Amino acid sequence: MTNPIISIETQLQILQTAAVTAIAEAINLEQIEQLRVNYLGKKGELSVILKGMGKLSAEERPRIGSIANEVKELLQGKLDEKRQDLQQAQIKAKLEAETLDVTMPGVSRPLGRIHPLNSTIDRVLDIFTGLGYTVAEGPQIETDYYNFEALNTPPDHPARDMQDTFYLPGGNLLRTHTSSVQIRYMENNEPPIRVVAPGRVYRRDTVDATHSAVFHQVELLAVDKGLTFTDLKGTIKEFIRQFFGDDLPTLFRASYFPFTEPSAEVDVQWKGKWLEVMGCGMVDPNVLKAVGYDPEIYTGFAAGFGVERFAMVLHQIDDIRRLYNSDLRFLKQF
Ligand code: 2U9
Repeated sequence: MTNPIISIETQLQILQTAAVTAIAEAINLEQIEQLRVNYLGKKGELSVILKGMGKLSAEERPRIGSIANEVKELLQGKLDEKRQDLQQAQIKAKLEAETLDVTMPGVSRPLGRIHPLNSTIDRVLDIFTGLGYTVAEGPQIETDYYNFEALNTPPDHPARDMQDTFYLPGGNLLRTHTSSVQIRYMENNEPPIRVVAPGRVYRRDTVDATHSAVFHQVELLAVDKGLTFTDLKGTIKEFIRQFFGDDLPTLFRASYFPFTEPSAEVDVQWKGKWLEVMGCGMVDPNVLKAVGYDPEIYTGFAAGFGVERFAMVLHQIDDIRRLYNSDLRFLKQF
């Protein structure tokens, strides 16, 4: 560009033409910045040309100086304009890329639902909390003491048989009922007590349509001064009335459990058939003694039932295993 044969004026014109074309062709902001540095920067082409000004006559110098200024301003203006255009285009492209089509059909995600076992437990607990009971939970791995000994179940009782209970290495076991929860509760609370204990329990049963090695129980326990079998009957009948939504005929049949005396099994007439639905009884004085309650002052009643059985009756489910194999075609019905 510093060719001495070509006049400075011509050099300025050539520079302007080349720069205007280059600016017009620039496609991004980095190129614009590069062109600014190349043409108008301190060591840019314009500066290089203007170094030749020293050789000009005193008359020529102001004229060429003013042309140089015009070129500089023009190029500056073109650069600014192009920079703005590119910035606008960038914003426009970004907005277009982020555009949402609100008319597009949504992605439908299937809703989960409460498992019929849990909804049955919820229903049972709602009834008992309504009757003034507190919900208590406890460990599924238990000691022999909490699962059997404190519940007046002697070492030679068949329930302790290896055939019926899952024993763990080291002597602990998987609880066979939630009664251990109530023992722990009584150890930490004084009468009057109203407690309901839901939870998972384990038995070494052969699995079939009505038996599962893992199932769920709800047990209730009331301890107070002057509680009688009549209170027990009234509580269970009220529970059955609320659960089934009807005053179903009930039958209390004498039975035996190590932890209650007297004991009974409760049958309910449902859709014309008698169903055995739970066991119950007055808490054995030995159980009260084990937790430090004086059986001369306090009496208690208790009952226990399998949640699966209630869920199966309520929803006409024919096989307990359906509640455990997570088949969505089955579960979607609830
Ligand atoms: C304490 C004292 C006594 C809870 C009771 C039953 C009778 C009973 C079975 C029914 C079907 C368990 O799920 S099942 O196999 N339960 O028959 N349960 S009385 O008695 C208690 C509980 C806690 C401290």
